[in-house]
Amino acid sequence: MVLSRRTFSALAGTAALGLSLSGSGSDVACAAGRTVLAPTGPAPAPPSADGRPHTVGFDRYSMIVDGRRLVIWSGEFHPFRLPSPSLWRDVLQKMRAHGYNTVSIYVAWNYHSPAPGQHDFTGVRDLGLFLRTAAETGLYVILRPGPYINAEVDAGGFPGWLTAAPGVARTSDPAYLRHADQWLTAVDRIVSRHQYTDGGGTVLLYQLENEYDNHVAEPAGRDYMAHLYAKVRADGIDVPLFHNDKGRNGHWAPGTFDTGGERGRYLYGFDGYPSPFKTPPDWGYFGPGGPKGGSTASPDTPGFIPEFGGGWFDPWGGAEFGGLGYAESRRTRDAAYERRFYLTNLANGITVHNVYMTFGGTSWGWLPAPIVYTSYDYGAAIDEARQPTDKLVPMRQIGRLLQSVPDLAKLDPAGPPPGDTTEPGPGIKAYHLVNPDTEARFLVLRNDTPSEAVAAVTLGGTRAEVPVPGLDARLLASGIALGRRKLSWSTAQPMLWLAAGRQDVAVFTGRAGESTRTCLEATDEPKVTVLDGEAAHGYADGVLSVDTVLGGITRVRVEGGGTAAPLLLLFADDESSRLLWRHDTPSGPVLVRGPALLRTAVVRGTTAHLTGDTADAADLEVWGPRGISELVWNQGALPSRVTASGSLLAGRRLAGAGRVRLPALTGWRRAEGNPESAPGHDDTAWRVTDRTASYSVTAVPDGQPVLFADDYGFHYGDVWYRGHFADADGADSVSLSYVAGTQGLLMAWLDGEPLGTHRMPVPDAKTVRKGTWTATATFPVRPRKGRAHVLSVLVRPMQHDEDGRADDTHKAARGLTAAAFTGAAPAVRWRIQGAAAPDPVRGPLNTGGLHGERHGWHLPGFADGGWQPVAFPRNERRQGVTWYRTGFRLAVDSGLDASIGLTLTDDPARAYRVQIFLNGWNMGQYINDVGPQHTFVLPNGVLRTRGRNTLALAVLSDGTTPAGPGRVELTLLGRAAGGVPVTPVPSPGPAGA
Ligand code: IPT
Repeated sequence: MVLSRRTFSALAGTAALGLSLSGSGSDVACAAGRTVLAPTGPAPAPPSADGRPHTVGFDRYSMIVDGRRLVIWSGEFHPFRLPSPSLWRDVLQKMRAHGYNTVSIYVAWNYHSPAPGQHDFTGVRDLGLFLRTAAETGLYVILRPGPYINAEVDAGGFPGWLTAAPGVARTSDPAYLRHADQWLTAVDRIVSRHQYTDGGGTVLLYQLENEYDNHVAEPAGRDYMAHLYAKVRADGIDVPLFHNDKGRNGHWAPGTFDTGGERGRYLYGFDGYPSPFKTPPDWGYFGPGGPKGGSTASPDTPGFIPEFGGGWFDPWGGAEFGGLGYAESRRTRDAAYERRFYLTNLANGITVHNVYMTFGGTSWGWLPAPIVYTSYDYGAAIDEARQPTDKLVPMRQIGRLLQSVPDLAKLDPAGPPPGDTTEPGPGIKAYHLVNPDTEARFLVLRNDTPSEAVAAVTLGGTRAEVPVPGLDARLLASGIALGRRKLSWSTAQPMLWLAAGRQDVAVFTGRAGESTRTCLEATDEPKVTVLDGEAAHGYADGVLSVDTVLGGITRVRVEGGGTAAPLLLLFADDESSRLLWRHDTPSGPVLVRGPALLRTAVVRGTTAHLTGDTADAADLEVWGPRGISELVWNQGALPSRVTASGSLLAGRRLAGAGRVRLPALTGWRRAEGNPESAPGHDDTAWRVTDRTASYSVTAVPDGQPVLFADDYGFHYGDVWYRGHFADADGADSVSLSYVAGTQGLLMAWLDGEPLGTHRMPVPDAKTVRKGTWTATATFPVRPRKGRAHVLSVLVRPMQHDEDGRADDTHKAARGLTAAAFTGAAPAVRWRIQGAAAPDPVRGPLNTGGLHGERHGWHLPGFADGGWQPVAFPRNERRQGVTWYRTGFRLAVDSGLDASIGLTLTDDPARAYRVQIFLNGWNMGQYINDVGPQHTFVLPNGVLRTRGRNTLALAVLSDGTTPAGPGRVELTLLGRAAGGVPVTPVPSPGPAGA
């Protein structure tokens, strides 16, 4: 056979350059390594709520669950960023299928708590349902309920009402702890029923606080952490607890604060978001790593990264990614980035690994912190529209490897073997690791240069050249079990093995076009059959070698050679490996080839029942437990036959996904929505701003009443003020000071006439996290003599700051702070109006204080028949709020999972913004002249894919330019035949409608 330029080559006779994977000296190709077998046997079953007691422990190497080592390969997913509980199952099934064994979640206090002491876990906030779904999916859960979470959410997860409460948050201040305890009581009441320790669920680890790095040395901090520890234990949480140190600082390592004398049930973890443009850092687990660096701060606990960057967030304006949005986050943290950084983590002894984010989702409603826009796609491996991306390929390859090769759970650095130098080649960094019990060895080869480099390594005594593409990495193994045989070594990366009936199946992967050599121990010469593709093989000195170039799937069967069970070797390039699905069933593992996704698999009698997705027409081929003779796919039986590979192949291809037709959005109706600006508007029911003191960190300006919205109970969305005054003769300007988030704005009217609009400046990447976002807008005025006047002011506050540094910045004021005139000094009596009582179904973050929101204009069933019919694009210049409504019907075939978005486009010079309501759910904010987001994901469940939907758009325009909307259309973001059953998310209309 013809091998490519990258042909594996023996370098006998040249100077030994490189690292050795097992064995010594000999130049014989495929010399045998030592014969200590790696731990074999079936991989542990995925966890479930089995009602049985389980032990959850750890040592310095890894977690130990029920006495077995477990590498945690976790992805972060926030249930509150996907307000459709049916779709939680979709994302979780995708995670499991792609090799994750754990999901890490934040629980956001603000999402659940509309008022002090009130905690709502119903509907889209049903934490118990999420935990049940995770357990049913077979995933462990890392639970992170704060009380503080950061997470780019409003006030870092603190409820709005806490911004106006006494007590220094994130400290041992009793006024704060009283509230924090109530929250934890409510969360723990649910979580304690879903712990893996008693089989109630699959919660395995529980985080206290979040990246808490101020007050580390102070009693206020230490007592706070000790309090949280004791509180959570008292609530019946008995899984190991941990904290995520903001960096490798050693903060909150075991023994640094009081854990009630308890030892051994608390772990140390640190977060890492290294730049993808720099060399991946070594975390110091295996070395000194700085004074207190990395896991060396905690020598008795495993290497643990509770958050490792899987993408990054983008601020309003899109400065982080040059205006290109999350596609650019995904491009700069692509599959090669994942191999390079995550394999480095494994090579550093990290065995508890969580990627933040794995599904980012949507910061819908008023959930986002001021720095981020609605989409929290993050450039994650599963995109906001629930579509799998290329980033899942390495995640699955590594996740399955960790599952199949338990040796990886206990690694020591092996150092350069005697006689070899440490440098495997220019540009290549090598990590050489050994499992001290099994002597399985691993090499992580990382290329830190942009072009391909070749590592010269000694494998089983043979020197080989192994290509590593630019800015990429690979893992080589030697001495691991492959079912009932033993791998001597391979230049391809092992992905998985399983016992499928009589035969073992092993999969190796790599980049397409790479030449590979794979060597297996065999006491005598085995019979080798190349079933598909091209491969060469040879046998010498007790070792079988198989050479192949990666492309499609090459199939090689090995029989005899001292082992009774045949072994099927599958060599798959990346593209082909994405169609190979392992699923562990109670009857044993199955391996499925063909569909775009395998969701579930069970074997009943002789039938394998499978569910999953296809995009295009696909094969269905199944290796599984002995005796399977029938295939059922998504409830439909398929004819099948046994293949030479020992699999069952469906007699016809699975159908691909059908077409999705999206209607044009027409039939719009319009109404103006700022009656509050009219002089005669009745505000007698509004709240008088009579407070004189505030718990805010913003000082109340001298001579002003407290005008801060939070002090009057208005925490989310827009607020209106009406200031009444007389005696303004001679006034020539009014200055209105306000505080808001980055995209905040203020609009003012005097006696019904627009004074103008002030907007906070668009920040750049550097200022976005630093600004205080206070501003004073000065408008010229000429009030008519002797009359009573009213100043109407609309403030869009754009959410509370996060409190990342634990200095109460979530209590920075929002809304108006002061008003001052020149030319006169009238006394102003202010009234304020904000959001009505929280929507009991959609939650407190759904609506603000616009007139339309207060009167249900955003809701389905609202009677808009009297509104003016209009067509888009609009071209209207006015300062104020304008609402548009329409309805549309969808008729997506059942059995088709269509992911649909709403896309708005217009001339970017036009100054207006749109709040988007779908069936009353606030799906986010579009700012036409800021961006960068144009497409808003409409999650199925909230979106009726078979039935009628209502769209309402609340447009704020400042009158300086004509305003849209321009084009508003439904867009298809993905489709698959399959999906999960979707229960409609309740979307009530106006009371009495
Ligand atoms: C770390 C937080 O723990 C997490 O909540 C989120 O904000 C994440 O970063 C960024 O998306 S904070 C750390 C990067 C300083």
